[in-house]
Amino acid sequence: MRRQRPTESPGLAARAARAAAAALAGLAAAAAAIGAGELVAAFTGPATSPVIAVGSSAIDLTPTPLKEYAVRQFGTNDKPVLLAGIYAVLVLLALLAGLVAVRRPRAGAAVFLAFGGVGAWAALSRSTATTASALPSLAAGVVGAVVVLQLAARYRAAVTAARTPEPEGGGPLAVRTARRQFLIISGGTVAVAAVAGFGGRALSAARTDITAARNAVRLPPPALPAPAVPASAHPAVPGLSSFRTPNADFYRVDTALTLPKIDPNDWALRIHGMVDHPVTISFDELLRRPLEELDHTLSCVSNEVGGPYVGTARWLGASLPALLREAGIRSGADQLVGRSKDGMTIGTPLEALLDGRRALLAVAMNGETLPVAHGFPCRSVVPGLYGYTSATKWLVDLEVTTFASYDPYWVQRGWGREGVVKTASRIEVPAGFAKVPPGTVTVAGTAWATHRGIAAVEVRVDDGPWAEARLATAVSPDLWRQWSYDWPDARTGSHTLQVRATDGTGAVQPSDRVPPFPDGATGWHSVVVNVT
Ligand SMILES: Nc1nc2c(c(=O)[nH]1)N[C@H]1C(S)=C(S)[C@@H](COP(=O)(O)O)O[C@H]1N2
Ligand SMILES: [Mo]
Repeated sequence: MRRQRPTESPGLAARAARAAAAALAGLAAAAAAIGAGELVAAFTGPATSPVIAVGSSAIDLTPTPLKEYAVRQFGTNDKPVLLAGIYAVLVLLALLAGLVAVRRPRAGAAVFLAFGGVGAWAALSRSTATTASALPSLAAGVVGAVVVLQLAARYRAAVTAARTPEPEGGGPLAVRTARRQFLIISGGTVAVAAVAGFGGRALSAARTDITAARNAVRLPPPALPAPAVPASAHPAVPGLSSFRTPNADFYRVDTALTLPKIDPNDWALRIHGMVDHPVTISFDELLRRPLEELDHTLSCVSNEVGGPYVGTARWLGASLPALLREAGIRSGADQLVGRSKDGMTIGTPLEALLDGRRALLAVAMNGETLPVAHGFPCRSVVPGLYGYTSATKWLVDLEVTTFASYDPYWVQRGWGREGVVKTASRIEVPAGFAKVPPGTVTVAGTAWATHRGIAAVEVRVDDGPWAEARLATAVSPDLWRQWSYDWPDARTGSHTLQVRATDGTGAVQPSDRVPPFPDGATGWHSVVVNVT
């Protein structure tokens, strides 16, 4: 005979409490999983942490239009936004896993094992992966599964106690005890997970800390110093960007969710492929080469018209063309592929490297040892090309090859092979939608056509005739050129200012608006100002 249960079905409040408990079980298990992953990743490398590995794979797999959209919407915050998105999805899945687990514990555990599997797959699919890269995610999956099984069992004990009459071991006291146990274990799990997670991150940071090694780098004086930049290169207009961009303000564009931390004492650069004399050089050997200073404006192909992904720095480094000539390039080679510590590949046309222009294996930026975010200990810079075809950060390998036999990272994603910088100009003063008094208004900005140089800049108001702007002193074709223009007799009302530049070859910047993909944006920058 079936025994009558004391309550037919739990009330609404009781059901909500049960759902909350199930969700808590899922969240606690997820926290434990992530904590375990971070702890193990302290030993296998920050890039192998499950969340980072999944995030990096997401970056690599994101279709180009979506990536462009993300860069446009979130700019340099695209990475925090991506990580926040991954955590949000994890929380959601953890809640669901908890709800499943209290009914079907094995299914709940399977969800965590599957999480772990996805993380392990992501970590192993990195080009820099070793077998150990899978360990953090495997640990995360197993810990998550074990914890969710434990918590599901506690949860069920509490439910059973509520259904069992007091004489048979149930009743209010038994229920309270079982619930308390569930809450203590869940809370304890979250606490331990937090310690493991944050502790793992801290341990990882300590283990990969290269601050001291970077500070210990002694930069030799340049064998070939850059000429002084004359004051006349920068019009004294308040609000105009400085001629040289301070390192702290220099734009940063890369796919690295965790910055590669390379101890220069462990660093080596291998030069191989279609060369007569393959060589591997150490950081000391690099510093012993004659170092050259090069003032150069670096820009990103993803920069929109008028956008911020451009900056000028004084780079110090060894001549890249000289090194390539010593290695002896074999005939037929036409591409130099730079590989970074984090697995990025960047392909540069060899023609550009051998046509006489300066190009560096840079070790310093604006008088400071290369910042970690900008490629410490060594990156390439090649005037005239966007960063994605020339400026490999955290460079560890140079392979001389052909375009026919290898597509580097961005080319695999549809971007152009050459990456020649297109002529660009922008109005910086007045700022868009600024209010300015009537009369003469100073307009100023920056233009660049790296390696071709800027020969002219013109400004026009409300589709009127183009007027020549005053060009600041040209320092080098590899640098941007600043300009100013006195807009005479500005009248009250809203006006549109436009700018266009002419490069050193005499080509006028085209008006057609094309987006950055696949080989750089074109179009004239304009700003609307209110004369009041
Ligand atoms: N290792 C690595 N190097 C890289 C990239 C990257 O994603 N990874 N991005 C390139 C791109 S697209 C640009 S525009 C420049 C930006 O250099 P910066 O961050 O120092 O300004 O670095 C280039 N070098
Ligand atoms: Mo870029």
